[in-house]
Amino acid sequence: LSPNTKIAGVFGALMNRGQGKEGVRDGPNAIREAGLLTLLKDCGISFRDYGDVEIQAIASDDPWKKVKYSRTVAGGCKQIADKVQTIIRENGVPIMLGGDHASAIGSISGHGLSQLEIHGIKDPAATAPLAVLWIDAHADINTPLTTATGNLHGCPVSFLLKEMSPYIPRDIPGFEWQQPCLTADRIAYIGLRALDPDELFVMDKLKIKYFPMQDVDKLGVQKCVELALQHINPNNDLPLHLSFDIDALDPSVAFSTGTPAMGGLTLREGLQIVEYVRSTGQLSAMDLVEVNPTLGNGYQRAKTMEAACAIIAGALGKPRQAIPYKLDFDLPRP
Ligand code: 6HN
Ligand code: MN
Ligand code: MN
Ligand code: MN
Repeated sequence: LSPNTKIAGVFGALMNRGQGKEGVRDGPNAIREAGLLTLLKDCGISFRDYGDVEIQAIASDDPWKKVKYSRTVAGGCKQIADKVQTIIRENGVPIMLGGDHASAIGSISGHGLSQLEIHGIKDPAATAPLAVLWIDAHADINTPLTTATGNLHGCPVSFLLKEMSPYIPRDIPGFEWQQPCLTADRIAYIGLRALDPDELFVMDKLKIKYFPMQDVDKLGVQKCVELALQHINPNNDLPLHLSFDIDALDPSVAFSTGTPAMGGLTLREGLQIVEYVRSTGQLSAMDLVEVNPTLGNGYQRAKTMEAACAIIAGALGKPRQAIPYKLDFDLPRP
């Protein structure tokens, strides 16, 4: 993100069929109501609000084996991918407000297709020049056959990785449009603490770089993010997709989310991650997902929204000490 030439393109992804708690579709508007756009404006961050991607509910969407709502989720992801491509064509940095994390199949596929377009690569099955940093309590790398819950928000990464494609059934309804765009060395995780056993197996087998919470404790978050980015983007020349699941943060700051997990990142650690990402100058798209304003009490909701706004603003250049002052600012004189 070079702040002089690009603007943040904020949009809501009203995706809620990747898991069972419907209220996550209200996340984007709750984040806006909490003052995200005013905050960006006060910080001098240029943005445009691209509105919401309404997910078209498919009337008969019976499970495919365990997997729930594959047609609705896949169709929604296609709409999201189109939106991301539109924003990037208009020289924007898409900022997707979620919505459940299944939406990242759409945002990252769209980002990948945009990169192919920018580089004039005609083969839609090519690996996109792109690196992904995934901040989450969970690894979201279940496959339609390993998922225990049948919830697609636990599966997006397996759809996105080339190496996982032999394990993704091609007849899962709705996903005909979708192709993996990443290799396993182009994704890294920070914040993990709630993986399913099959997920850990896959990650080790594919040698995916991940920094679970014990690494954050041992190394400090700054080292984790440096090592993660060094691995996925060694020359710092690839555009970066930051996929931030609010449940990476500890429930004491972000309770209003569908699958909270104890022992998470502090808000300060979350901010340190996004500020470092910002400092690389490579942030090219971001997701802030799994905010569910129908969960928790008023205080917990307010804190979660405040945390979501702070994480987004931090990734876009808001310094922590204050909103930036204008150069022509002068103190009022008596
Ligand atoms: N998220 N591993 C669990 C599942 O259902 O597959 C939890 C997934 C959570 C997904 O938070 O984005
Ligand atoms: Mn999660
Ligand atoms: Mn490597
Ligand atoms: Mn997630």
